[in-house]
Amino acid sequence: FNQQDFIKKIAKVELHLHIEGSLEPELMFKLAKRNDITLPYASVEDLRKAYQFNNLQEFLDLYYQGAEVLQTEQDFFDLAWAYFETCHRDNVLHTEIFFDPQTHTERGIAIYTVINGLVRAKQQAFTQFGITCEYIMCFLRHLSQDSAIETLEAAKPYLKHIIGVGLDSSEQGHPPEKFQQVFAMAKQLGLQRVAHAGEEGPAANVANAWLLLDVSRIDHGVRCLEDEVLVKELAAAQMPLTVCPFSNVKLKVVEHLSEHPLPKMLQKGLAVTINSDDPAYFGGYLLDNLQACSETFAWSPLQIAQLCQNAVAASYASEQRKSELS
Ligand code: ES4
Ligand code: ZN
Repeated sequence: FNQQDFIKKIAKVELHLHIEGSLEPELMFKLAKRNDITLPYASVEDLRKAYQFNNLQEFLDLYYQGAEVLQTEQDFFDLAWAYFETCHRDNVLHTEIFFDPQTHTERGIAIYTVINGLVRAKQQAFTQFGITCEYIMCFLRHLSQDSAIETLEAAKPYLKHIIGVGLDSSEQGHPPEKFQQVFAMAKQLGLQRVAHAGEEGPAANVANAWLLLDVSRIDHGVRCLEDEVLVKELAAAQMPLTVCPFSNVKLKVVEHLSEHPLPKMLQKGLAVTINSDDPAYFGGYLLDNLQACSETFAWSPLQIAQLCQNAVAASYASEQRKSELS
């Protein structure tokens, strides 16, 4: 029995993936050239060498800089298409993708340029690969709530392409309560809600994202473990947590994969899913995360299958699609 092969072949679902974080250095250079932009790196190798981070902010600085090569609808198509090709290679059959409109609108790129490119790639991924996809529009928490509200207003003509809203970027100093109003508006519009919480910030952010933003998934959530009562409540409610092991290692949330609290989270009965977050920056895609965790934690095939099933259950796919994925 080949466990790595089993993990490759099992049907997988990804619930925590920033499309801007799937921009590989090779594509970044290609788009820079196409758009007449000079990157502050001599080569792909040079750029890769710069991918060493001591915390979330150091990563975000490079991630926003990298996103500047994305200018045209075709650029956004090419970005998403490259990710769908990886999904096809790795048998990721359904994916719920974050995008950060403000990263682009702040640079004068229209929101429809972003959305049109992403939606065209999604349609081609379905017709060519049978991969299904939903888009989740994230608000940047280092910007104001007013800016988030403006973004939601600008997205109104495209809501049929957006399943929900999320909250990402710098967690420190920008707690969930800052975005209560815009999340209430999103709920009124019938959108699903998720938020990054308990990545670098405290367990209170997990509790408040749940309580005040009324989210149906928590992105990361690893620091919920610091509040035992909260852990019991999250487990009882089977609130999905989209955990990103490679991300937590690269951003020094944990020192080494072997010290990751995943085994503890599973033991406590939390509804854990495994995800890649920003695979181009963190050293691997969903399959790589699953394979490394399975080695490190000696997971059985049954445990792997359970984690994949958790992601199916936590997804916003239709009941019909969920049964196909199960
Ligand atoms: C992110 Cl790892 C992470 N955390 C918060 N915001 C993000 N945006 C992209 N990756
Ligand atoms: Zn993330």
